[in-house]
Amino acid sequence: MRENIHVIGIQMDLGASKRGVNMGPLAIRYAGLMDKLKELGFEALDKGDILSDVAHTENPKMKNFKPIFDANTSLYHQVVASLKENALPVILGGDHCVAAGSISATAQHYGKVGVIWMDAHGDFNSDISSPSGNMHGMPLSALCGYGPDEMIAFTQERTHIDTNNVALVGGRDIDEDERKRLAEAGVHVFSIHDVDRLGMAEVMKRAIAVASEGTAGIHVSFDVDAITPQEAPGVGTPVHSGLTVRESFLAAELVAESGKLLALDMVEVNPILDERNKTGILACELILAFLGKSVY
Ligand code: Z70
Ligand code: MN
Ligand code: MN
Ligand code: MN
Repeated sequence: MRENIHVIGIQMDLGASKRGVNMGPLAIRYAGLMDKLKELGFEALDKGDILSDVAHTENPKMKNFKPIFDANTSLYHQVVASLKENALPVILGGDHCVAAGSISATAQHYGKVGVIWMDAHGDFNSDISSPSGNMHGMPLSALCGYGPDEMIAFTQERTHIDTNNVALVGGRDIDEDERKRLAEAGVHVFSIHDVDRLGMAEVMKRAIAVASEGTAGIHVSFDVDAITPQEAPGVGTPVHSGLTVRESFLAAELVAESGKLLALDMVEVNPILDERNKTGILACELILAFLGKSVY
């Protein structure tokens, strides 16, 4: 586990249909993230927030592509810089389109990384398969080389993530075409049904094995809508019957225990839809758990 943490916010909500997730980084910071990281003994540096240009759509199949790509380019360079400084980057979203920048950076730096994508959704649409044109439904597909390729065109050569090293955990609202695309690509899907059947400990054991095999380590991308909406109401697309809070913490604690974490995204906290920052506080505490905060 790295001792140096760089917290990087990105005030981005143009990838989602509901506005307001751009305030996620503030909500997580106001829950006390920086002080709590220091209390845990980390050298924690707040790198501030990357801002986004205003909404602007040229192609309705990839809504707001240009401002999303520009902000993601800034994020990509900031995450690469942090990794070069030997820090573990914690990225505060923002909608999930920001994982295009953050995970591309981790992959560029380490060569081969695994991804654990915790989400109610698959985020495995391309511009063609997407029913909405919302870019937060596409980043995992883009990162794995299944398009849209423009979304991750930060450098000349693309570093695609090998789907053999990708685990999706908590999925329960996946589009029909998206499901086929996930299966054809060979993403290891652990749906909410698998969590019920196997238990979170077994699911994470398998997900960590998938993401670790032959890789430098794991980038976890945590969409708070993976958690059930009663516990995480501050999300744009609530999907009933999600992960419990304890399942979420167990997942985080098992990732910490693995010692494989290279970078963490905490995304899709929407303070406008939240109840007294409940979801922001939960996101903050989950970050600490992923970094090794133990309850005992
Ligand atoms: C749908 C789409 C979505 C949230 C991702 C939903 C996408 N599959 N929603 N994250 N919150 O439009 O592609
Ligand atoms: Mn997502
Ligand atoms: Mn989601
Ligand atoms: Mn496989």
